[in-house]
Amino acid sequence: MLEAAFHFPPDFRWGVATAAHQVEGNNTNNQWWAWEQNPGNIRAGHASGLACDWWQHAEADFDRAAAMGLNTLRLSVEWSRIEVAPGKIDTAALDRYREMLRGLRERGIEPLVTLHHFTDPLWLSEQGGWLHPHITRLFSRYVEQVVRALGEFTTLWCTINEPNVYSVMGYLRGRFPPGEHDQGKALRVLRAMLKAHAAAYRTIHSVQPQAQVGLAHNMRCFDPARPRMLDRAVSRWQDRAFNQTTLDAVWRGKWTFPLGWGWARGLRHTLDWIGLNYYTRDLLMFDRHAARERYTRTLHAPEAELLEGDYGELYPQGLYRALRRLDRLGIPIYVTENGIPDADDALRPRALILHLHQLWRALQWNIPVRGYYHWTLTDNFEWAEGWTLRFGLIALDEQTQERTPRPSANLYAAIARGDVISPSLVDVYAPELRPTLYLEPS
Ligand code: IFM
Repeated sequence: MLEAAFHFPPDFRWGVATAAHQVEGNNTNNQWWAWEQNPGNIRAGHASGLACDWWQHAEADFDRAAAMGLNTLRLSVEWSRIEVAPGKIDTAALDRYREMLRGLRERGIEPLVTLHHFTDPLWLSEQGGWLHPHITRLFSRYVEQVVRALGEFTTLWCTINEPNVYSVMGYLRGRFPPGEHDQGKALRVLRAMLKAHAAAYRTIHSVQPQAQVGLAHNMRCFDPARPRMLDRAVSRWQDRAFNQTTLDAVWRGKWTFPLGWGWARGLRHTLDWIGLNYYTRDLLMFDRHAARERYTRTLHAPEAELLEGDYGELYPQGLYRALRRLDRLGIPIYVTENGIPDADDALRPRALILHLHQLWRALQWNIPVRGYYHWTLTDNFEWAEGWTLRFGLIALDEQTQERTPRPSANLYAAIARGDVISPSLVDVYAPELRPTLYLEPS
């Protein structure tokens, strides 16, 4: 029988991605903790609580990542722990992060450090958060402290995670704090985050000239539900607003619709690499009755496999499409997040193989994808969805902190160790994919 295998480059970075508030536990000094105190804000009245207890015991999960053969791990540092009041730095918190990064290095794992992942110190959100008139300066001041303290252990920095999601969910959809429904504010917040990203880019390079600085951008596929002009128009609008305008600002140095018009001074080429967070796609339909939803209705393809908790379609081709699009930037790309919610691990092994196969396709076109960070290592606090969505390769009982690896953990470990998706792995973990992935010529 013919045997083919999908190989990845030997220096490919295999990792998992996490974020401080979702894993550390007891992050009581940020706006999310305050938001969680109102049970109506989070599904099932959940709260982050002890999360995965990383503030005390991250190293036990680092051991698990190392045992899986991973060579990189994306984590974020928590602004509210580090700068406990305006200008007041908690050096003990920075020491704990130093200890964590040293721990990763000792295990042969390169840290990718995100400086902002959805959470703001309470003192900042009480002063308007990202609408604060001096937010760029405040963010850079904090970033400088972090890079000075942690630069010994990494050169790989992500300034801000998903500015588009932060602004849409917090200021347009009202699902994240501060729970607003104001398009004007959402656009102002996004602009502020992109400006702050550019300033942080410069700050990091001034402290650490050899730094590699990027931004994690959430890209979603938006396709017209029907081949009709108005469905195409709403899909294009959504794509522009959610996917493109961020890239135009931080790469082309232009504010484009709906963020504004004209030069984005100082934002051009403020990326050494771009991070792609990819999860799913939407089919969009024009609906003249849906004025509040910008005349758009979201559907799923009738044949699509749907993810748990209404998270969207399983649509691995979207990863390839997004990578092709990012290739135009001509800089290295990391897939900084990708995964699915799947408590029973019924779909994850197949989804993992299919997404990595799409990444492999991109590599065949010489698209410079340097690494892949699976979201995520252990189940963690999924923001407005609380603990109802389980993204972990490892299941977590958040009451007892007991961890149980899911089959996908072994699959991912085998792929990472061998830099290959082999037919035997497919046979074990997702035999139904054999005919589609390994079509034998007759
Ligand atoms: O858990 C989140 C993460 O914080 C940001 N990107 C999407 C993930 C899954 O929803």
